[in-house]
Amino acid sequence: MKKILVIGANGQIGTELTTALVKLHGAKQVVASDIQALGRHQELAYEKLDVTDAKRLAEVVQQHDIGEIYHLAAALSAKGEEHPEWAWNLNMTGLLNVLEVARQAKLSKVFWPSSIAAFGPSTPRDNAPQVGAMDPKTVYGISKLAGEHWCSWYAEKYGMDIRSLRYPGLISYSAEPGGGTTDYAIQALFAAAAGHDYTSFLDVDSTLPMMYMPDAVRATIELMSAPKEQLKAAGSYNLAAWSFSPRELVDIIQQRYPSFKVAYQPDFRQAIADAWPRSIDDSQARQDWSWSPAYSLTDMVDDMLLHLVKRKPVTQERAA
Ligand code: AKB
Repeated sequence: MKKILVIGANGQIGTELTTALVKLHGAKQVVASDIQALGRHQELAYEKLDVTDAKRLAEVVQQHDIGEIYHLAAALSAKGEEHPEWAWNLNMTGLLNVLEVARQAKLSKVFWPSSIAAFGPSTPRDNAPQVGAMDPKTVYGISKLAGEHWCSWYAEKYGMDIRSLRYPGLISYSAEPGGGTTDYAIQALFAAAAGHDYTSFLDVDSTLPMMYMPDAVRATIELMSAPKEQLKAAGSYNLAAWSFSPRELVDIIQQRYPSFKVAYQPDFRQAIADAWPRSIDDSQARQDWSWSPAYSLTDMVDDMLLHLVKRKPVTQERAA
C-alpha cells in the first residue's frame, strides 16, 4: 500500500496531524519530513526536506512509494510581512513543487492548508462567506489565495484530487506556532500557565476566528476521508469553531487564575488582524462532510491550561 508523506511534520499542525495519521494508518504507512535535521516522531521514517527543492522532493516521493501528501510547511502572516521574499518563495515554490510531483507521480490525494488570511477588507467581517470578495493584504494571505487558485487549476486541468481548508487561528500546546498574528492567544495561555503576566500585541477588542488543534486535525482527516462526490466547494473550505477577542480570552483565563494580568501594546500585527474577518460561515463544510467542532471555547482554555501546567508548574498563588 502506498504511503503518506507529511511535509512540515515538526510544525504546529504537523506535529499533531502526523500523530493522528499514525493512529489511523499505522507507523509503517506514514513518512514524516521537515527542514530540520531530526524528526519529532521517533517511530516514523523521517526525511530532512526543504520543500522548495523539487528534485529532493521527487526523490523522497519515489523512494518511499508515496501516494498522498499533506503539505504543511509554510511561512505565516507576521513573519511573512517581515521577510516577504522568503515567505513568497517558501509558500509558492513549495506548493508548486508539491502539485507538480503529485501530478507526475500520479498521487491519489494532496492536502494543503489555506487560511482566513486569504480574506481581506472587502470580505464581510462577520460570517465571511465561502464564496465572495477576497483581497488579502499580507504576503502570506496573497500566497494563500494564489495557492487556492493553483490547486483549483491543477484539479481542473489534470483531474487531481486536491483538498484544502481555510484554517482559522489554531491553538495548541505541542509545538510552537510559526510567526502568526493569532499567536497572541497561545502566548497568553502559555504565560498564564507559567505564572507570568502577558503583553498582547493585539488590541483588547480585536476579535478573530479561532479553533483548538484537535478539532482542526479531525477536520483535516474528515475532509480527506470524505467521498469526493460529496465535496461541492470549488476550492478550499471555510472552517470555523468560535471567535474571541483578547479581552474575552483573558476574562476566561482570569476566572481560573485571578492574578493573571495582561497589558496591551498593539504593533504591526494589529493591521493584519484588522483586515481579517471576525467570524466565518462554514455552512458548506457542515453540509458537505458534516463538519462540527467538538470543543467549546472554555473547553479549549481548560484543556490547554491542564496540559501546560502539567508541563511547567505554576506558582501557588496563581493556581486557582
Ligand atoms: C496566522 O496568524 O498567520 C495564522 C493564520 C490565521 O493563518 N495562524
